Amino acid sequence: MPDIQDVLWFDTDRCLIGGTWVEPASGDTLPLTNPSDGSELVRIARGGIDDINGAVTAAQMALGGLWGQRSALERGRILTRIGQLVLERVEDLALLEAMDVGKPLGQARADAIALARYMEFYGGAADKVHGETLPYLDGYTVYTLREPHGVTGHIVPWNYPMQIIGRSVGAALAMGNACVLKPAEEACLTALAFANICLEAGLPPGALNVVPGLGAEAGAALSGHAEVQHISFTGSVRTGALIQQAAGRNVVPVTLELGGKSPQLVFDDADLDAALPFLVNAGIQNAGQTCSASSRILVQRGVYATVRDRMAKEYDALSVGPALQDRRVGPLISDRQKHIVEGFIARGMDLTIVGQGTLIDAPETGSYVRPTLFADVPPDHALARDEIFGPVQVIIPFDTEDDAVAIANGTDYGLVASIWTANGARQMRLAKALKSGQVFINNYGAGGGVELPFGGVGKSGHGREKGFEALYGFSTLKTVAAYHG
Ligand code: TXE
Repeated sequence: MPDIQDVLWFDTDRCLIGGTWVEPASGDTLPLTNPSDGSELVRIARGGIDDINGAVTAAQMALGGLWGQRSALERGRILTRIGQLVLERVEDLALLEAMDVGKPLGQARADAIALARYMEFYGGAADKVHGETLPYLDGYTVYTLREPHGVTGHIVPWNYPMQIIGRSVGAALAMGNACVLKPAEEACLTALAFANICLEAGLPPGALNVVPGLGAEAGAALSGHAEVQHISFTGSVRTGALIQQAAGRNVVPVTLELGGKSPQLVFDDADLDAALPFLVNAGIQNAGQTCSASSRILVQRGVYATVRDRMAKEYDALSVGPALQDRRVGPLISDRQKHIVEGFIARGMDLTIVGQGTLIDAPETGSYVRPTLFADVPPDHALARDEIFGPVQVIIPFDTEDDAVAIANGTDYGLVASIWTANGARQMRLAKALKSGQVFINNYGAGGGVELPFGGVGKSGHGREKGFEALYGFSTLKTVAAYHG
């Protein structure tokens, strides 16, 4: 097994401010824990308000200097180069993510490849976003300009650091913003690695600044900073609300991506062989710590017993172990998260458990939870309503299409929903009826393509990341009306 020191090619206890890696003003560091065995991996900087202030100033200088002078084409070329360097480092990035997040190596590798793909996509898109000319009164020429917000803040969680940095920092840089990135205190190695790669690729100093640290310190300082013009946040509803409040005091727009309780609806006429792998995988990928995890499986009575039994069999075959052993499921991010998830499983003790995975070579000091499948769960039970953020799924029976829609729409969230049915008219009806930012028909997630806009409704948040839509979110529209008689 590789040691973290064999993989690291940079210092981990620094902040990147204005192109230079510096110690945090406090001089303090925080431990990063390996969730697979509970050991301390390395120490990271405990950035705070002074470091955030320095990072915002550096970003402003970049906008007034080298970065601000880059054309859209030049920005795109730099992003493309970053993507190429990420691809060259896929294995190192995957190892860092696996050790830091506890994510099975194969899943971490897919995230590193996705990061490269985001850079490639936004590199190519940078010079393809433009304004319009508008027909107006005689004597006027009216047109719109797409301009960067200025300094953008990016507060990132620990579950998919590379993908979330790719989609938000990539889109923000493409539009010419200068970024201040606050990675999660639980997992920030790939954020630091990515920033190193950006410098190597020729990103001008200050265009991307990174301040690791605690949410209540560095995160709060960033979201409340008066000179930040846009905040992008992925994380919990509670923290999202705090960030929106803090940004609101400065009238700063926010994009919030806050997780969900995403259902899959399986009808009697569904192709079960096609559906089965998605039903389970969407619940246990990254140990269920996925904003778009499908934690509710709604099944029509005619196929209920079959789906339940087949899912249960898959659960019983799930292996759980250290990230570098690349089993189906790894540990959770932390003991704290493990206790939250175990608390939910305990609340389901009045319910029926029909399948559970098995721990293999899983050290007692790691943050492991056995994937657990509950059946016959009432739609108003806490396990069917609350985001669990662990490898736990509930199966809920339904009779009619209307019942299915009512149950699916019966939570505060609305991120992803999927429909498994051969009936084309029903597919179209439900695509409209479901309260969700994304609806998938006879698939789940559509392979996660970077081209597809992504975001939620209700408590799942607002604003859209990914695809071209993100480029509109990371820019502002100026209307120019010239009177020339
Ligand atoms: O999230 P937080 P946590 C959900 C999931 C999980 C729960 C708690 O249900 O069980 O949230 O996880 C920064 N001002 N999701 O506590 O607090 C923090 O440092 C500014 C869903 O880890 O939202 C980190 O960088 N920033 C999810 C980031 O916010 C603050 C992903 C996320 O942390 C802050 C993760 C503050 N006051 C958790 N407090 C998803 N949607 O994918 C914290 N932060």
